[in-house]
Amino acid sequence: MSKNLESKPLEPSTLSHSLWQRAQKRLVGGVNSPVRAFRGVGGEPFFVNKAQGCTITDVDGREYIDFVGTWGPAILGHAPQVVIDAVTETAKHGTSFGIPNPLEVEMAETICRLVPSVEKVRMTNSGTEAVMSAIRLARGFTGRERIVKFEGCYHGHVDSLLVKAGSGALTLGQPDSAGIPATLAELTTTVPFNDIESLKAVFRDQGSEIACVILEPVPANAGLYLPEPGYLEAIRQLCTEHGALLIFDEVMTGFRLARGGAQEIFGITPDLTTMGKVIGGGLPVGAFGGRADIMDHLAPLGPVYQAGTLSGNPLALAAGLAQLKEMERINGWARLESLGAQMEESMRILIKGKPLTYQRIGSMFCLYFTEGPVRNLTDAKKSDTAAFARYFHAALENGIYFAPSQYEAGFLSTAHSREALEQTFRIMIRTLAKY
Ligand code: HOZ
Repeated sequence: MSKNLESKPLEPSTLSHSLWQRAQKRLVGGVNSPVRAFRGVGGEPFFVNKAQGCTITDVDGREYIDFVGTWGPAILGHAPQVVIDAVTETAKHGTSFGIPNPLEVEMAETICRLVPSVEKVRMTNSGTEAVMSAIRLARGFTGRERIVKFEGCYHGHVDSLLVKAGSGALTLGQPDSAGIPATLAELTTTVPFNDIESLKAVFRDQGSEIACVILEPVPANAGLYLPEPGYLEAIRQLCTEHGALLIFDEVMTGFRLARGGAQEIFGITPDLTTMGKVIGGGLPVGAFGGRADIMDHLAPLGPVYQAGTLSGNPLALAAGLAQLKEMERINGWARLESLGAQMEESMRILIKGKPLTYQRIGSMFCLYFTEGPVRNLTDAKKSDTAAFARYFHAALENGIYFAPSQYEAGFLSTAHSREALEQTFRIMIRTLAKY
């Protein structure tokens, strides 16, 4: 934790506080994923055992309006009835078979229908696994070893990609993780986002070695910033010219920004796409897919090995399919855009004349404590993270839960009511008054 962050221990009498004491003895850092430890904002995390719609309830009975949505999957809000019913019904017939099951076929067909660049799919258990496998496939397919990533983009805790990485790694000031062999890290080239000249220079020097370029088309692990007009097109063109595969990491943006993810919005066709979060309906899931001629290099058809005992798990796929069907039935993406626009309109009024920057696309958003523009990691790091921590805690004390790090995006769900957003806005007026 940085020195200038206030330490705010929970009331010693709370259940959350006593769970936190126990957790720190037996879970590393008290958590199973580092950002949750509140190191980016100071103080102690609370424990949650109930969530419904846009609300989470901690073990002491306090309610919060939630803008994290379990880091993206909860696009219909928490515990939507359709998902609960699908999981309950499916579980009655078995929780895992390790044998092909019909839901895998339905999910693969659904993904290919919603994301036209994807002709074939392989399911995994997390976004990290999906990315790890996609990178191996890109290397196996092209016979090349080098990969290119973007500063501040995060693609899960994949060895080759924990280089200048965003998300928790950035929050903790460890963007280059220990434990990654130098020989492997050397094969990863990083470039700043929204700077096509840097990428051109890399292709000039290393073009024939590059297996793939991987990016979050809308980087959302160093806050949230957008690709400038023409940028993604230029990346696509460079990859095509040099025979490198273009991988869109849509674990966060897929099935969220639009039916077909960011690639639908920006009109770009990647060679491979990695997916997760929304397609698992809150259960552990990941997937990658793309051109059939590339995907057919995977075992059992091809020489690139990839496998998983729980891959294609019926519970996860039942949950994900139920969630996707409901999103299509209610046209959830239109509702998310409308809610996002409402929140943005309020925030723009609120931050006018202040050294704050609000960025949004669809149902994803970020408030930076710096004057804009924020268009890459260097800009994002100008944000006053101590000010963010104060804002985070002030919001939390008033029943609003944002991600406990400046470098994570906020998420809306279709369950966020206009009233919940108005309530949030009223609290924001007070919280941001001093900035
Ligand atoms: N790195 C994840 C979000 N970008 C956080 C995952 C978690 O803590 O659950």
